[in-house]
Amino acid sequence: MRNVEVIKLEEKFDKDSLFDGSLVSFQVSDRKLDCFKRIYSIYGAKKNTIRGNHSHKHLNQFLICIYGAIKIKLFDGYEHQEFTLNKSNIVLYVGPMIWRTMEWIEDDSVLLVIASEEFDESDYIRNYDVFLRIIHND
Ligand code: T46
Repeated sequence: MRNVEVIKLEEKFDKDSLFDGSLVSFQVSDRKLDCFKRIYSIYGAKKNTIRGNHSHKHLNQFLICIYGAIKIKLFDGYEHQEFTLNKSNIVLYVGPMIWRTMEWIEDDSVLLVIASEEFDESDYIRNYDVFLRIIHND
């Protein structure tokens, strides 16, 4: 699907370390992150919560579920795709003109988002019919 990509970050282990766990990093040089202007998180939502139901005209975003599990449903006007984010090393890139819906699979899952622009309500398309009309040039 256009404007959508799954990025798997390399997990860093230190086998000589006394600590358990993994570390992942997503660096500015990896994906032109230097043009990103905003980071936000969505937390405190219960299982079955649905959010999103909109598209953006120009915004580029990277989505990371840093706790729990969240299903992301995407539609580019032609094709549907679904991803379940449940690990901190998976980054989902979602570009402009993709209708997105997020469904909380587990209580209190946390979605971290890195966004290319500051918040701008006029960049949202919140009406599904308007989204379809723009995509199909009606
Ligand atoms: C997206 C998915 C993945 C702000 O004031 N500042 C902000 O930076 C954001 C993101 C939101 N808001 C306000 C706007 C709304 O009144 O917070 C309220 C909820 O925002 P929104 O409807 O965008 O929330 P979600 O969870 O439906 O969508 C969010 C992102 O905003 C959106 O861009 O793609 O997560």
